[in-house]
Order: sequence, then C-alpha cells, then structure tokens
Amino acid sequence: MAKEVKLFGWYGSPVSRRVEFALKLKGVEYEYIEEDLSNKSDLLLKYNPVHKKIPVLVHNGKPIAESLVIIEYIDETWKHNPILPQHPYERALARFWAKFYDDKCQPALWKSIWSKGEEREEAIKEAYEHLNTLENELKDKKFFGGQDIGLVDIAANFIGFWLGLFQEVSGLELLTEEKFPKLYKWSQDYVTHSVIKEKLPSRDRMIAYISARFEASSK
Ligand SMILES: N[C@@H](CCC(=O)N[C@@H](CS)C(=O)NCC(=O)O)C(=O)O
Repeated sequence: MAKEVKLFGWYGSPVSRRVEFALKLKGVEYEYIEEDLSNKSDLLLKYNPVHKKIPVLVHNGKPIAESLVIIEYIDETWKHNPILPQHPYERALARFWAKFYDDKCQPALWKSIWSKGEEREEAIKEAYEHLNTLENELKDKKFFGGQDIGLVDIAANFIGFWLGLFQEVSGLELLTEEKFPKLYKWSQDYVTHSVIKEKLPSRDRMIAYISARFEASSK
C-alpha cells in the first residue's frame, strides 16, 4: 500500500531537510522521493505548479508546498512533540523569526557566498548584522525553541550545518565561535541533536558537491 505521506525533496537541500526534520521529530512515517532538479518530474510540476520547487509534501493525495507552510501543516496534523509554541503570542514570535530568517538572513548569507567585489562586501556586512540579531535572540536558551528544537531552529538549519561547509570550501568566515559564541554553540547543539544528526546529508558528499559548484562558478 502506498504511504499516505510522501515528500518530494532533493538530497542537498536545507529546505527539503527542514521538512524531513519536522517529520522525524514527530515520528511520522513517509515515503521520500528524490527529485532531479535539472529534470523535474511531471508529478512535482503537477503538485507545485506555482513555484515548481521542492519540497512538496503530499498527504493523502493532497500537495502542500513551501517548507515553512509544510512544517506548520505537520505540526497541526500530528500534534504530539509540538514544533510551534502553544501560546498565540509565542507562535506569532516563532513565525516572525522564521520569516526573518528566510527574508533577510538567508539571502544575505547566500549573497556573501556567491557574489563578488563590492556586492560581496556589502552582503557580508549585512550577514554579520543578521547573525548578530539571531545571536541576541538566542539569549541564554539552548535552542531558539527553548530546551527543544522549534520552528526557528528548523528554519535556520542552513546555519547549523550547511554554512560551515560553505565556509570550509570558500574560506569565508561568517559564523565563528569568536564572533558569535552563542550561535556557534547553537549550531553544534543543533547538528548533534539525536534526530537532526540522523537525517543530515553526508558531510563528504556535500563538500564534494559544494567544491564542484565553486569550481564551476570560477570558470
Ligand atoms: N521558499 C521555498 C524555497 C524552495 C526552494 O528554493 N527549493 C529549491 C531547492 S533548495 C528548488 O527546488 N530549486 C529548483 C529550482 O529553483 O528550479 C521553501 O521554503 O520551500
């Protein structure tokens, strides 16, 4: 019998992993379908005709796109091990910071990694500013969600795992223990969390992929 939950994703994608982490934190069984992003399947295009991107979650035949929307759906459908806080105000704050991550922080990090010259310098300045905002928001909590991983932790998963790999390959230093001690510690706690650790992509495979991308971009 076909599984009722299917996830269309891509191995190296932080947004795809967001959904896998949420499903794993809930202990929800799912069928994973790996997409070739250079040759997207008809099913992916059918399920996400607006953005034509992964991840897409299909629950009992009904598709949902956009990782943060999917996580909220998962949290509302399987209520145990909550990912969002219970209080409406706290929920609003979690959504605010997840949106801040997607709208401000991630684009600045990505631009710092891939742009050149003056544009890169500007992006790095902006990335530091946003990392500093997150550093302050962590306060003395272990995770953004408190003692447990929550929406903002999952949203920021690129910082937890992928950013370090990009830094290693490119030599760029954005998140370091010296500059952002709390966020750095958060990244260590995040990647060693029992559920997250189990679902991260292989470090070696990601380093090889990122190195190949850098090589191709310098040609
Ligand atoms: N805001 C979306 C971003 C989705 C996204 O950018 N997916 C990328 C993979 S990391 C993708 O499918 N790229 C293929 C393309 O753009 O053609 C989310 O959070 O789900």
